[in-house]
Amino acid sequence: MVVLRSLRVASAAGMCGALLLLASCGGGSTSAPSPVSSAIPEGAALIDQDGLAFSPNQLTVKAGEKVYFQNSETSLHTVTINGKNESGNMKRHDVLVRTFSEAGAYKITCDFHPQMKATITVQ
Ligand SMILES: [Cu+2]
Repeated sequence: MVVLRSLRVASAAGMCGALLLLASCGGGSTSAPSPVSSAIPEGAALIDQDGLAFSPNQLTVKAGEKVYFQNSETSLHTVTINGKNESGNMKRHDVLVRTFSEAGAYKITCDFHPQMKATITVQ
């Protein structure tokens, strides 16, 4: 009995190790669009939600470019694009990634804070 139990613990730990390994080597090839992700590449187009404002509140990107939105404070925010809430409630450190494939001007607002406004221009 005792031996069996310790074996089970050992194999559970082994599974955890394998999962960790998988998670850490997972970068790169698969890029299924996930609405909330925490990895923001260096130099990426980023709009920060902080101080009850979008920062910057004007951003120009090329069509097809990814834009990251990050909530950096404890207030809940949304990323509402042209009137449609695309993010749900974003907590601190939540990140939304959106790819803007069509040229145009996009109005970014927050459902909770009417004063939060930004414009993304896609060229
Ligand atoms: Cu807000």
